[in-house]
Amino acid sequence: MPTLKERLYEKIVPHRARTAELLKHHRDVVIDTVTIGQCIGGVRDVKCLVTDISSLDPLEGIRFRGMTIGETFARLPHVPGCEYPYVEGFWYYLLTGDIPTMTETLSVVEDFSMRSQVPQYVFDILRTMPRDTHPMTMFSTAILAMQRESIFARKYSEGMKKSDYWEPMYEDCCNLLARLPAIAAYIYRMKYKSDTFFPSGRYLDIGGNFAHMMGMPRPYDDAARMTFILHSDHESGNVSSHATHLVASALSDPYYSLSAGINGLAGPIHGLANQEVLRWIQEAFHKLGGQVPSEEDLKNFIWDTLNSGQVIPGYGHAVLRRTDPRYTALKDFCEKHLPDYDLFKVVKMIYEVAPSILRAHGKAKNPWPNLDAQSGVIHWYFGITEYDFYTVLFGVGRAIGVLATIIWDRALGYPIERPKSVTTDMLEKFAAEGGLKK
Ligand code: CMX
Repeated sequence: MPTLKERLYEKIVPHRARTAELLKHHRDVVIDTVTIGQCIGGVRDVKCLVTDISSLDPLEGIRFRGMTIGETFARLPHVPGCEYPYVEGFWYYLLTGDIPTMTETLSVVEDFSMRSQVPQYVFDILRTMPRDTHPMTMFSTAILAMQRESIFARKYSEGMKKSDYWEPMYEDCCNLLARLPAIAAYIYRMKYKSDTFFPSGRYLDIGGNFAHMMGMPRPYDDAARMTFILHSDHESGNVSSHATHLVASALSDPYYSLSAGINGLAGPIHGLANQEVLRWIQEAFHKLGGQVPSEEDLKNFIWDTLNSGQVIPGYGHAVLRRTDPRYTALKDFCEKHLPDYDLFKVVKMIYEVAPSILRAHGKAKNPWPNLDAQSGVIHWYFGITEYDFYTVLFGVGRAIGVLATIIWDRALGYPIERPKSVTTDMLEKFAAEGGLKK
């Protein structure tokens, strides 16, 4: 049986030929135009990134290498007795586009288990940080601290050929990914559980081991598998994916690149929105003296938030124009495992009232929820009420997609990213002259 790395290389060779053909014979084919609005407005809808790891349709939502969320959950090998697939099998699938057999999946489980030991100096560094440091700062610092171990950086300094870049990237990315769950669990237990730890369980898959290290009962292992897979990727234009890809394009190694992506994920209108949702709901509870808000209370609270110039966290999206299917997948988990839980009922009530209020407010192009509206309630239900930790969970998942992307970036020899900027004077001149004709 070929290893995952060998199977990946079999895919890389013909894919390189496709990319070379596009650049050689179709370089000047126009696929889009850029407007002044796009130039100032965050480059919305400009097609200038390539990834085969995932694609995002505004109405349908995410597909991972062509499969919907439902197909991904159904078709990848499952941990025996569990509802969700192995994260390791998902990694295999994202890298190759092939659905792995159980044997291939288990070979990745074993490989990751051998790579998963977090060096003690990482824990030592985390312990020197003030305990009120945000967990995302700790997570990013831990990733960056391991940069000294980068095989890519070492091989580059030894004079590696460009066509070989993908290989040490693969090694670094696997090492990094295998260690992230233990780092996340360590941060959680150090910061919030009085420095009590559960050592990594041998022979467990990522989801099972993460639940074990967090000290969470079943079915939190399945919640973890689902969470990591759902958060893995959302095509390449979102801040965390784009930042990771951008930094890696300078041939910075995966430690530098992922740390940058995690820093982007920590923004309150990107990944940090999952903690914001819980903070905001708790604020609503607090305002009502601890009572579960009624529909009328919620409507007033939403309007108060909007009228004070803040966003409704967990709602809206730069690309999506319907309810995020990741929200729906998380909701399905809640319907099955915590249907009568008060907080889940509140989240559902927000879904009933927020879209029409956002429409009446008239600003957000998409009044529907994204995954951040629904993810926190699951962790809260399992007792992880320290909501400033939630974005770390997003980060462990996001690493899967962005690390797969940067391995392929190097395999296909994508160059350093360098868009062109213009001055406001230039834009005003373009505007006065009616713009450039393409
Ligand atoms: N509540 C209130 N106003 C909102 C809004 C919301 N949920 N979503 C968008 N708007 C506002 C924007 O702030 C913007 O206002 P200004 O014109 O004053 O700047 C206006 O509506 C138009 O924005 P848009 O084109 O619809 O959305 P953007 O592409 O600019 O932003 C996003 C997308 C996600 C940043 C935005 O919808 C938002 O801030 N949502 C709340 C935070 C959130 O849930 N983020 C998580 C997204 C998923 C993720 O990345 O994890």
